[in-house]
Amino acid sequence: MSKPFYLTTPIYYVNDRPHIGHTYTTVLADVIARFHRMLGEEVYFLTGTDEHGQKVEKAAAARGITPKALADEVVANYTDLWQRMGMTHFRFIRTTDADHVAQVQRLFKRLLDKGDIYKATYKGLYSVSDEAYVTETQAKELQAQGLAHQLVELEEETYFFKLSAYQDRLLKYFEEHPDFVQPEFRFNEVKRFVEGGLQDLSISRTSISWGIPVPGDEKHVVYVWFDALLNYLTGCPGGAWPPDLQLVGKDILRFHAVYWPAFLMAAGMFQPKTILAHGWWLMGEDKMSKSKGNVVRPDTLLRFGNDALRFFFIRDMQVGHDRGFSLEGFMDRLNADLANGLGNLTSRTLSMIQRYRDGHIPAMPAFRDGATRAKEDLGRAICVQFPESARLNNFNGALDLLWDYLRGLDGYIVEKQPWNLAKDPAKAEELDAVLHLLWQALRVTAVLIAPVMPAMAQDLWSQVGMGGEVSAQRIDQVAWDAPVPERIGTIQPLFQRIDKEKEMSEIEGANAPAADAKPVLDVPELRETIDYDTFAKTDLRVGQVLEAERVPKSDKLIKMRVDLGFEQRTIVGGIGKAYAPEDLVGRRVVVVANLAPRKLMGIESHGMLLAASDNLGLPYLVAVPDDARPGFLVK
Ligand code: ME8
Repeated sequence: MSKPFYLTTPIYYVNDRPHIGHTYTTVLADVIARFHRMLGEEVYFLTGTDEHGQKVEKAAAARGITPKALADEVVANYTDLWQRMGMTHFRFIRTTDADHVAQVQRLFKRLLDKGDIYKATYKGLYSVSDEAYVTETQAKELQAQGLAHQLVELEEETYFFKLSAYQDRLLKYFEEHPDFVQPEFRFNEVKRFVEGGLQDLSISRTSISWGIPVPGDEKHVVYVWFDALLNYLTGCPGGAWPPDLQLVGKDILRFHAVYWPAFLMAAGMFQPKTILAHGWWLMGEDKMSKSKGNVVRPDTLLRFGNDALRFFFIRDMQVGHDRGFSLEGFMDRLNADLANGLGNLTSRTLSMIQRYRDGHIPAMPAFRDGATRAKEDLGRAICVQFPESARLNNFNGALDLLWDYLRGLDGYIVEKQPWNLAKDPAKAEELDAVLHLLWQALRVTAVLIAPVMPAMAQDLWSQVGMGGEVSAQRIDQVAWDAPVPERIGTIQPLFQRIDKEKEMSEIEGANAPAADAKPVLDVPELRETIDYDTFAKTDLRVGQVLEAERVPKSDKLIKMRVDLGFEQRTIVGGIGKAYAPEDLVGRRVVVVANLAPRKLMGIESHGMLLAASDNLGLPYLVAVPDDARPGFLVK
């Protein structure tokens, strides 16, 4: 027997509830899983949650609960959503599961014994928000973005994984396995990254306690990514290794295409066959994320039905590319393709069979005209091309083909005018041909769309009069000329047209601020205590912004001319995502006035504005009353 098809999604962090980005990845995986089941394969589809690390530890502390309690709370949001959406994963893995903890410790120990993991001292910069060591080049990039405040100097003992030793082997592996990463342009990015040189990877922390303890050296916990990636091993049932397909967002491709295969090489294990990196759902130009406050939750869209959401995701996103999301576009797509397109074609076809043939499906007469034959040939071709595209994970292309065909059938109906054929008894055979063709097209469509819209496909399957489960059909063997059952089933609308304006106003009403807000404070730990003299060295002044403009090529930096009473200064601030230049002019601000000047994107900035923020949100400028004059000392 052939190996089961083993498919994974990333495991999601438990510092947020699921949004449509997470939902998209999981839907895509579920569509692929259902497709492979319809190819007659046994499928294991794994998803779950990534629960350790500093972010969770801090978010839990802010709420006054244990990290595990926080994780349990968030996990319930995921498991409940996946259940409501009918996801067909065989296991929901949590990195706090006992078998996973044991797996991570076992592999850590094995690689330590083998010499692939060693202990040493790290000295350098660390980014708290990324939970990662930062190289000098990366530090410069952060500085240029005005984000240097997130960096701390660190000197700590840590365990390193000998990633550098795997550079050549990885490149050779990439060379020999052109399908290892898809799409190809992303694979090229990965190759360039590895060619640029790999440094050993720190895989333990002493500054965090919420994690899996390093076996035999328990003041260290295992770094979240070493822990998280191994979930795919823990969750793999016997006989299913290696993964056939691993879905990831493009943001985490490097971890999956470089670190993960290196860990597996060290462990002497087979590599996943393909890692497929999909793009992002964007809001405007930005990635959807909690910190930007532009998150769309799946429940907002699920009011239109689970299948409708699945269809939209798969139809609208070309795997690998980014795609802008809008609620309007979402509704337009469903109205055009499901209410008007497939829905309309179904009700037209079935009601004609009902009216003209009393619900009996006519057989195809021996004679048919050229137009009908052309549509038959095209239908037969789609039965082959659809599964071929889907095998390459190009479901968007497959649906494109099918919907083009369905649209063509609308034109065919207009051309054949069955309502006129029905009036003329001499044209009975011609009408049979039209009705039979349309019926076959609907039957085939039910099978082909079943992985994407399981419930709607079953509904269509029953409406056309077929018995049993549509998902039990072999999707790669949908014969066009299958035998015809006697009668059609009960006709009912497949998809209700959406009243866009009504829905928009209801959704906007329900989404009024606060509805989505369950603020989690994400702030750095309190810094060390200082005495008054140390504080007094900082010269804080009231300033007033005279001019402000964006720094070209940066969405964060704003260059300002600031009046400090005794002099005017140029100050560059990383507040461009929170403030527009025109809102700044005239505003009173607090300036760190005795900070040594430094260059940001080539502009010398002399001073810094005080702003309040946590690690997630946008900064708020610290305000002083209007009667505090430029030059006043803040103390
Ligand atoms: O990265 N568009 O978890 P995470 C499309 N725990 N997909 C999106 C998206 C968007 N706007 N935003 C998120 C982690 N995603 C780690 C993974 S794996 C061993 C550890 C999807 O909760 C996308 O698949 O941040 C991305 O890879 C994943 O959510 C990140 O989820």
